[in-house]
Amino acid sequence: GLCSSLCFNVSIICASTICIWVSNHYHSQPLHFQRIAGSSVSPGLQYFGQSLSSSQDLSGDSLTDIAVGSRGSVLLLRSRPVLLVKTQVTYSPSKISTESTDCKATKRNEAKVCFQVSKVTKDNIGVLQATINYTLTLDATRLRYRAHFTPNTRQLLNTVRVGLGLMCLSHPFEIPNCPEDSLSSLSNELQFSMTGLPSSSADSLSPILDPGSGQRTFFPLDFERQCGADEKCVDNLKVDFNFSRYGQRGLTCVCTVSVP
Ligand SMILES: [Ca+2]
Repeated sequence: GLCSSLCFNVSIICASTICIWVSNHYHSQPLHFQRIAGSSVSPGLQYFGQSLSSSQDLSGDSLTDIAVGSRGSVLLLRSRPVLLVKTQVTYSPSKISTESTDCKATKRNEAKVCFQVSKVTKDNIGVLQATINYTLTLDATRLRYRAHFTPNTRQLLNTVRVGLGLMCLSHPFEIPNCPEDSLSSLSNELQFSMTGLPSSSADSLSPILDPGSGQRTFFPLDFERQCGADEKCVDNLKVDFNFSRYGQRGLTCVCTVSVP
């Protein structure tokens, strides 16, 4: 039905399927649309959706539930709590030193990967937990990468269990000296997915990830630049050419250029 801010609607679209959508107004385009088939809830259900009761919390967790009637039974479909996950990767040291000239050596750095988990829904569930699978890829935009976790490995896969709040993990890696490019930063990429764990305080209801969580983010790591005491780099590049000889041999032009 109509409501002041967001509308939460349920309807029967065809036999044994219900549709749920959220919109700003009853007649506007849905912001979210979900179709639930009776067969996906429980196999063998007949006349799933023959009656509906919505916009109420029946389980006592402050999240709206829908009671759906079918032949011989009533099912309670519960809304799940939603978690927003924000990621951050910081480095120690924060920049790659360009001082060393030993091209056979490597520099050590450490990536601190952080997940800030917060609750979007206004439920009263005490403990919410989830598993996060993540992949950290060093210098992800390049074919020939300039950093690695172990020789020939620039990708790290890990799993962590999170609750509400901040969770950080550190991963050391190596940067070989004398890279082919020490001007453009390393674009390190963090990708993750989240699986909610059943909550014992909410009758095994599990949280889901807010689609607004950035599941793929780049966190650049810059090279240090030696720009003097004021740390301001000013371009001052001059090149002199001297064309000492010019001639033609057959169809080919030959010239001698010296750069002093
Ligand atoms: Ca509920």
